[in-house]
Amino acid sequence: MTTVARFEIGYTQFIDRGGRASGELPAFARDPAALAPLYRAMVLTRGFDAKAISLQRTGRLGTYPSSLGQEAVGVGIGAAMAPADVLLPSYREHGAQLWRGVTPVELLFYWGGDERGSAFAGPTRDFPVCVPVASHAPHAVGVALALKLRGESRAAVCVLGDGATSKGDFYEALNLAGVQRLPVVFVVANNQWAISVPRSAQSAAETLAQKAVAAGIPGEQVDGNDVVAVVHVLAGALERARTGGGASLIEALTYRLGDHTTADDASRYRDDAAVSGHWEAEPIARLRNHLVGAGAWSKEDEERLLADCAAAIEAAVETYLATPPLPPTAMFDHLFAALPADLAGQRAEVEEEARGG
Ligand SMILES: Cc1ncc(C[n+]2csc(CCOP(=O)(O)OP(=O)(O)O)c2C)c(N)n1
Ligand SMILES: [Mg+2]
Repeated sequence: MTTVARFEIGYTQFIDRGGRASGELPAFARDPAALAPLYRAMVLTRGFDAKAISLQRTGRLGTYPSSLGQEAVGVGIGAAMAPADVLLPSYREHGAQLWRGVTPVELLFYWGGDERGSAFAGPTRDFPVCVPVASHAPHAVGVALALKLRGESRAAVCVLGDGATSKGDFYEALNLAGVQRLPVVFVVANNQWAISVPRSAQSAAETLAQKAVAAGIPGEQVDGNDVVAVVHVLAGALERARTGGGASLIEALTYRLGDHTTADDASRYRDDAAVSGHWEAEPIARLRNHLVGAGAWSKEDEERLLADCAAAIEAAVETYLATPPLPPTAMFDHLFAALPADLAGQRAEVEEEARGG
């Protein structure tokens, strides 16, 4: 037998878990002051998550998926994308959405069950949150095909979880993106868990990045808790996509420090002790240590940032809570141009019930 093909999967990290540069930093990261916006965005995301959970716990928000521990993936994606690119998030990319101009109020509307949460005033071409696992992967391919047919220098970014990579729609999307050389980047936020299913029980593949190989596209791993690495690797893949180089797959290695959602209790299936080790690698303290070590971040900077974030989040919560809800019929009003007959019947029933009929 002769070998007819050989593959390698690379891994990129620039800042180690202690906050030290583990090699030469990419150009954009050499001035530590330039990293402060990434730090601010991650802190805002974490603060938003904490507030959303407390709103849910007090009955003022629906089920909510925190991105605790994964902030560098979301923020890194947001920072690497150009405004004209198109984001197709799953449900844990609040950091990317906030960076791209989705407002905290819109996020609260969405997770509070209000349709206005998907009508972004900012990035109007971005897709709404996708709760069905991997169903947005074929949509991303459709977006990328449209961008290619129009000859536009833009790319789509589809974010999925490790669990999503086991689904058929993920493989189908990857395959078509590969053979048609489409401008799309798939980012797998590998947080090691799909609710209670650990990565070890998810796939026998050594890496999830290598799933790219069968689709004929580049696949690589990045330290998903190192925001500098996420921005750098994603920026490269996006540039390739926008200039005709086709699709790619990036596996961002991170860890879900919180419950799957507010409907979950992770202590029922994983050891708290195992989780605590992962706190040492989390992205926010890592970048703070890096900035402090470079003399680019002070205690006063930190205090001001925390106060600013708390004020922004509080203002959003006030607006959200003060906004009267839409009538229950709103849930029928944004899916179809013309409502199919069976749903029209249901809508009429809901309308009658709301009138007290
Ligand atoms: C098609 C589909 N099947 C099942 C579910 C229920 N579900 C919600 S999240 C989830 C696990 C997803 O894990 P992963 O892709 O790793 O993403 P993570 O939640 O870890 O970010 C499942 C099975 C769903 N939302 N959609
Ligand atoms: Mg997961």
